[in-house]
Amino acid sequence: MIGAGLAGALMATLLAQRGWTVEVYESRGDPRLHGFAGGRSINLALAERGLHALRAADADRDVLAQAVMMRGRMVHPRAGTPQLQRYGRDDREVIWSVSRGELNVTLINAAEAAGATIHFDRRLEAVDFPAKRAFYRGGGELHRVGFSTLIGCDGAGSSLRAQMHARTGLGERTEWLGHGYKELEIPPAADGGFRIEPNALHIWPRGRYMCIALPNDERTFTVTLFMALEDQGDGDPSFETVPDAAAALALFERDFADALPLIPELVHDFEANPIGTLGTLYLDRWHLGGDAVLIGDAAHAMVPFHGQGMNCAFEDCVALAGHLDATPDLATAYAAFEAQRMPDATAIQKMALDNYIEMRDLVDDPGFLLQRELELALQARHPTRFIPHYAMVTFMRIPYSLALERSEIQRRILEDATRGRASLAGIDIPALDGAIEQALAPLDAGP
Ligand code: FAD
Ligand code: 8RB
Repeated sequence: MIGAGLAGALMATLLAQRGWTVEVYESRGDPRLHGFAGGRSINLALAERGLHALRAADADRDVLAQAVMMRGRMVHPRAGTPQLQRYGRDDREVIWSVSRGELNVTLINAAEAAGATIHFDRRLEAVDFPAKRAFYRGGGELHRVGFSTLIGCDGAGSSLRAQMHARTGLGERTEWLGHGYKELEIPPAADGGFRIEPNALHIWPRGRYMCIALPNDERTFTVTLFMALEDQGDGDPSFETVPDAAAALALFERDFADALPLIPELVHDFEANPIGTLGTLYLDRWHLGGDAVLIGDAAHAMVPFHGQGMNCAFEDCVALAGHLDATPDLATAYAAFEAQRMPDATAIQKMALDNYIEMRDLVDDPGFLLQRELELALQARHPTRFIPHYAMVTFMRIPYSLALERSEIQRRILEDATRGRASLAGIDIPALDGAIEQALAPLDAGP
């Protein structure tokens, strides 16, 4: 296996548990010895799909012990008080903020406990597929190691993908979003507690740009500013028009006034942290016969706005393990994995792009809020048929492609029923029964 990041460490655990001989090559050092790369505390939102995969590796308890519950989105308007919009019906329908570094260490420990061997400081450089030999750089040397098959978990910039591509084209295509991001930090309050509501994912929606903040268990928040990379000529800020800390301070004074006093090191953070770029990676093929297969970001990197990149990568691990259980022939297993998961990856990639619009622009829009209200009323009336879009993606494990298909039908029903209305009061809800029963077959509602 190439990469002991999130998918690599989980995949290694699942395969070692099944009795495979697993050797993992990771370009970075052992995070248990050196601390996490970069040193910054980066957190991720863990949802049901990822949690279910962690259960399969028996790692869920350790991970949740260090997680912070997020009940909903806390929307910060330009003026006025922030409002919490719950993600689910109650505290069983929540997401969890987890530290990437801690999560990775937990999974590396699980992989080793299951019998996998992880070789740190070993970067894949080249693969000789006909001879089944891989070359890893580390400790100033090039190491040549034979393999029976390679599983690529080496992230969005995958070296294995490049090696596979050189052998047979994979049909690789990246669509850049044109927006980038910058990470900032809210430290703990003077008394050591959280400075703002801990059990929420905070959003400052501003139309075509936004900030978000996720809680860390050490009582800080990681804030991410998302905006266009280049000036669009529309008067909105961009990383081109906000090139330095002084401009960032002015932007926060104008647009994120309630966040500014929470980020005392804004000048330092803005100058020290790089601008990240965002894009969606599409491939026509994920495997090379039985010689190599790609999973996670290496196969289908996506924009972050649904918080599903890791969740999807973890779901890949369980799916691939299942296909390897079903047949001893690797080429057959890899082909079945690709056939199952590619439509789902494409679906969540699309939904992630759509959720940027929702987060940055719609969460404080009255028409959108009315649709959310109607969604909940219809869920109460048709609990197995009408399940809100966010719930299908986040709290269920139905295929992403099915969630997308049903969301599109539901969105049409919601738009038609709320058009020209200001409240639920005038909407004839029973009149929607026929359309719902006809277009949406019952689903098993439990996660
Ligand atoms: P990675 O976790 O990136 O792991 C790749 C590993 O391969 C790394 O350890 C790397 O060092 C190693 N590697 C790379 N090249 C080589 C090589 N040549 N040889 C050997 N090893 C190599 N997803 C969510 O679901 N929810 C979130 O809230 C969320 N938040 C995110 C926040 C940030 C700031 C970022 C950047 C991403 C976020 N994601 C989130 C996405 C998530 O991090 C990824 O989808 C997920 O990590 C993919 O796992 P992976 O194992 O495929 O790749
Ligand atoms: N990658 C998230 C959501 C959906 C929230 C909602 C959104 C930061 C980089 Cl932007 C984002 C979500 O609809 O109310 N759940 O989880 C995580 C998100 O961003 C993460 C922290 C992120 N991912 C490069 C930066």
